[in-house]
Amino acid sequence: MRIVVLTGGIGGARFLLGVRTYAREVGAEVTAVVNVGDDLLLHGLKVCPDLDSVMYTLGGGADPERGWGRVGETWTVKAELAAYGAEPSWFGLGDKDIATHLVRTTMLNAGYPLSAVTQALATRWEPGLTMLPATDDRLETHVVVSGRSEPASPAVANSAGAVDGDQGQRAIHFQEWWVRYRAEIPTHRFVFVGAETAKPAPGVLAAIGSADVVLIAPSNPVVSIAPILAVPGLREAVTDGPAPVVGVSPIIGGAPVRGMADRCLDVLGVECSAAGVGGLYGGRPAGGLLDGWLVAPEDEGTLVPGVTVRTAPLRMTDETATVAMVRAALELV
Ligand code: GDP
Ligand code: FO1
Ligand code: CA
Repeated sequence: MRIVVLTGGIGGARFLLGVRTYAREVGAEVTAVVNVGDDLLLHGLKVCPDLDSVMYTLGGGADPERGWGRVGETWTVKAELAAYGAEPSWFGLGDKDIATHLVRTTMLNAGYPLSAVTQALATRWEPGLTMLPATDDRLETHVVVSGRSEPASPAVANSAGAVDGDQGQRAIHFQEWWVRYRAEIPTHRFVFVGAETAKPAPGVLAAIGSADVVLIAPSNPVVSIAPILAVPGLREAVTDGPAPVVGVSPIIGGAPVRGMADRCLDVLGVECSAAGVGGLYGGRPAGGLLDGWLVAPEDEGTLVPGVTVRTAPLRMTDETATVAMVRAALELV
């Protein structure tokens, strides 16, 4: 049995712990197609937050509280950078984490594609499943906001056409929106820079095409799952593929379990609910993604046209709870 999981970072990684355990029990193979929209270059280093959250979490090296970066981390370099006034200071890189970015950046500069780099890093961490970036090409989530007149990032201005004529609309990198501003500034839309020309990473279409089931992790639907599906050909591979597709709601009782998916859904004008996200993904009969949608008992009665909806406890309090979620999702199809 082959399972493909579309996933972001922190929430998806915890879900993957359960998928991996389930797969070991039944002898299934797992491929995680991971979001790269969060990725950014800073201090000359390529940082891939979702790939690293998945790798560290499955490799046993993640800080369990933060969900990102390394457990037992130190911040000496971060302090030194701050002493130099080296910006951005709002995004902290831990000393151990920096080693990952140094190895990744060295390999990328030597011409290795991100998928090969990910595979190389994973030989150390042994995640116990195949990790594929959604694309090896540049695909970055930028956010068009109103506010102070810092220049729009040129990449977005070009790709999104002239950013709206309104005074003061500008594009910032997702991480600046998420970490520096905590999504608390007036926000107009998300732009997946590079999406028009990005190609699925090697192995992604083959994995989806030969999957027995595709799971959409309880990740942030707007800034973790959508950037994956924005890679040309990837959404179609899922909707037109042979495998049934089951999603797991990241929203319970009208609120995200953690993080700011509610702010993201607001930007899209989508209701922050299991029904809202299910409707955003859409039912396969209507050209959407889903055959099945797993929601929490609090959301009993959720209806998504054309989709089989089931309830199951959805809090990943520990791996056992998560394995039960995975089973419930797979029983849906
Ligand atoms: P990120 O890329 O680091 O933001 O992580 P993801 O996008 O993969 O996952 C973030 C989402 O995980 C958030 O929207 C949370 O609501 C969701 N999440 C976190 N913990 C749980 C949980 O225990 N159960 C469910 N159903 N969703 C969760
Ligand atoms: N999140 C923060 O809130 N503050 C940080 O300083 C920060 C640094 C950081 C460094 C490496 C990394 O892989 C992730 C990091 N994150 C930080 C989390 C990151 O913004 C999120 O994991 C995701 O990108 C959100 O989906
Ligand atoms: Ca993410």
